[in-house]
Amino acid sequence: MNNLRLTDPAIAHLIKQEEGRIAATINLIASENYPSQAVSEAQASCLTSKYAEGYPGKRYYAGCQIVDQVEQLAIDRCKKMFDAQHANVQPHAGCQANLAVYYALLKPGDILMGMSLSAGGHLTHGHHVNVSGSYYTSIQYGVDPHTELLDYDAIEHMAHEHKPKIIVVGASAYSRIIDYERMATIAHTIGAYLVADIAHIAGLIAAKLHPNPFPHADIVTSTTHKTLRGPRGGIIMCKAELADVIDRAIIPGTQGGPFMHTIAAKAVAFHEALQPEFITYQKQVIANAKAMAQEFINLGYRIVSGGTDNHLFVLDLRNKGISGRDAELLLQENGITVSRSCIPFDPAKPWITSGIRIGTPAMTTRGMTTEKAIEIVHIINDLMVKQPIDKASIKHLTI
Ligand code: DSN
Repeated sequence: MNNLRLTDPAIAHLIKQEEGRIAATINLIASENYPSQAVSEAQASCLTSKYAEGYPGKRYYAGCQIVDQVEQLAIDRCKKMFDAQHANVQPHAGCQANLAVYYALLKPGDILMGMSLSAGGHLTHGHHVNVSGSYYTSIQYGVDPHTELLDYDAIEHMAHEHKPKIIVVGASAYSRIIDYERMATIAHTIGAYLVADIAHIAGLIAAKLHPNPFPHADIVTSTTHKTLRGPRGGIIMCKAELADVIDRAIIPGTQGGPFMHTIAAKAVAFHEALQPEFITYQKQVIANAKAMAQEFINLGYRIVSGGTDNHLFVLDLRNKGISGRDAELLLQENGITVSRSCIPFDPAKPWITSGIRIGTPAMTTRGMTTEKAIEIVHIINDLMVKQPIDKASIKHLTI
């Protein structure tokens, strides 16, 4: 940071402050994580300067002989992690990955069916304010009002009624295992493609602790920075017969030059995800989430769908007399970072919400086990029931 301090002390100071904020707080945002130093070094490398439009061996620029090898390593490792026939490691983020898939397979006005944001899905799965819901005709499914689980019979009924060209499955706030085989049967029976967006659970799948959408899904998209613990970025994997159309949808379809420094960092993260320690880490992520959810239940909280199978869960705060937004602010003021979250069929507005989403990838990366996870639940509960907490209890958990 010496050069940065001399050139731009304002930004250097803000980065230092952010380092301090990270060190002094407990991060329970389900979509955040901390990559290794090795990943960060690759990300900060000289590869940022290289233009390499195209793919390994077929570039529109000279001087790509080294970055070709970098990208090929990332592709090979990505395919190995997810048993994929083809991988494109160039998407700048998850939104770009999903957009490219739609661009590859749909024409404007075609029908896209995905899980609604309010039920736990994602903006890019057909929300009306997003390209996915405005350029395409969007049909949205949710969860069963009683079980709060995906209702595959209802999804099948909707698919048969509307005949979408793509069905997207995947979520940002759904804590249960997804039946990809059933979803693929639903999609393929009506001639639709099944796209699985595994952004949140990619690390759990790579560690083989959650079912792999392949060989059922036609296309799988993901980010690389959540449970997968890589740099900010996206990936698309697909069956071999879709490889060309997907590659063309990234470049020249929706992106220009790939971020070669980020692709190198992805390759490093994929290497790490293929090591045995990664499985140990992901087991702890799940154990921490389950322990926290159970402790909240013991303390009288309602968890959406009654528990969790993955790295996150959503707390319904209606019986605690506090909105999701106020809980988010209260916790932030006390050194705990969470994100407000809609609960299924939420009576509150999306800006306010009735719940908070709690995730364990980041705290687990920082070495916390179930004992600490349960301590955190008690700190959160004390705050919710408006008991003053001893800030030292948070400090001892963060240092
Ligand atoms: N923003 C991410 C999340 O928090 O789940 C999804 O893109």
